[in-house]
Amino acid sequence: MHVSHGNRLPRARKAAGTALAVSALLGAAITTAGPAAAAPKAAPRAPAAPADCSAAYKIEQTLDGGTTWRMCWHYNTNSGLILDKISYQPKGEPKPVPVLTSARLAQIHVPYDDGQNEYDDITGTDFGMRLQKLKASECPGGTIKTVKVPDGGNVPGLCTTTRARGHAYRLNNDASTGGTGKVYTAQGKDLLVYTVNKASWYEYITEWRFSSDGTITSNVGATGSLSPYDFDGGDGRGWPIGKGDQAKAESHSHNVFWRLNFGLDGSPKAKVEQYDSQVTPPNGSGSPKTKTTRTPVTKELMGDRKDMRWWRVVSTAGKNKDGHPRSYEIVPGASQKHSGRPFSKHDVYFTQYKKCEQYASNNLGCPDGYPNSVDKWSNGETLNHPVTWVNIGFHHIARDEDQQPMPVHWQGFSLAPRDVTAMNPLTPQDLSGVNGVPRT
Ligand SMILES: [Cu+2]
Repeated sequence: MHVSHGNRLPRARKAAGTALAVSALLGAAITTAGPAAAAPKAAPRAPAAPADCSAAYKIEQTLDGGTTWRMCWHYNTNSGLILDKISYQPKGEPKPVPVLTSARLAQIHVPYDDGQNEYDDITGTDFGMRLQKLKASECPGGTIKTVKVPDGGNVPGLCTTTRARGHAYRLNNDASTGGTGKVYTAQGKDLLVYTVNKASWYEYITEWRFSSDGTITSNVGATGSLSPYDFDGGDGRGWPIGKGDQAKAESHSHNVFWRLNFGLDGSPKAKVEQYDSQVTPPNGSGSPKTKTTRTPVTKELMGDRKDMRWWRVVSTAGKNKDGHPRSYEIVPGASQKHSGRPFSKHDVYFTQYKKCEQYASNNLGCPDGYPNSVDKWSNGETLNHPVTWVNIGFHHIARDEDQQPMPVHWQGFSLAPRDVTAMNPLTPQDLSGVNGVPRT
């Protein structure tokens, strides 16, 4: 469906050509990941998590160091891929640690710089319906699962595989560290889960990575083609990408929103905290000092990034073996925030869970008259079951290289474990006693 802002209907977005190979995604071939693909029996239409998780909807992967990630997935005609019941079990944890109840895209807002077109690529195009069929070469070493797209047939479009991420750690335990001269080093691996959806001429790669060290990362990669109807950018609003000064591709933004419903230690109840550090210049010949303060976020919040500011979602139901409450820190990637709409003005939102609040703008599913964007839901209610919304923007000023196909541009964030385990979950046996003040 097409949804407009205000009275103006955006120009209808039309289908582009065939799927493009996403060769930029391909890394070195690595070991097989995930269970064998099986034809799913049915896919739920509703955004709610499926009650159960049969083999066809399960993703499980053990990585380096013995870390196992487990999750369920389902598919939604708006958001596309939705991951549910995500848990993390590093070596040494007796059972999986529940992390997220659900995680997914919540909008891709695309306003063009001249103010004539403004799209919501999740709820305003057929993004979910246009899941792309993946070629085997796009999922090296992995498994392509078949997705039953409601009203769209069976599409082999969900890749689960693993990918190397380089060093997990390195320590030369030499004399200076009181050690043996042994070098401890390990190469890390990620479980990678992704789909490609088409929204008009663009193709969006929705990628989730689950690392052996407990980090979760999601990125959206925009590729495909520039909109052929937006080559009329005026001065200061476009960039010539054909010969001479013709064909000024109009600049625009991609504001990508994610919705994260944490379920740390199996409980929807969680606390949110904001941290800010203040640097004081030196007095005379001294050195600068820095002081960090913690602000409990007890009411709904629209948060703005700032140097030395960060947020975490803290478990109320579980602690690690050091007695510290488990938490995940939100680590936004590079972002060019677009202040054009109240819902795009902030980098993170924490709202009290409401089932019908599913999309950051042009929300679907709430009763008539219910406010329809995340900024309106962040209105000061007490927060004890927080839903986290992350907004990462990219101002796309086209360049000659964008033809053709357009190189993938990534935008996203990470969730870093903070005190989920008492030590580095990948600590080698030799160093397992080094927790707290080291022996000297
Ligand atoms: Cu773009």
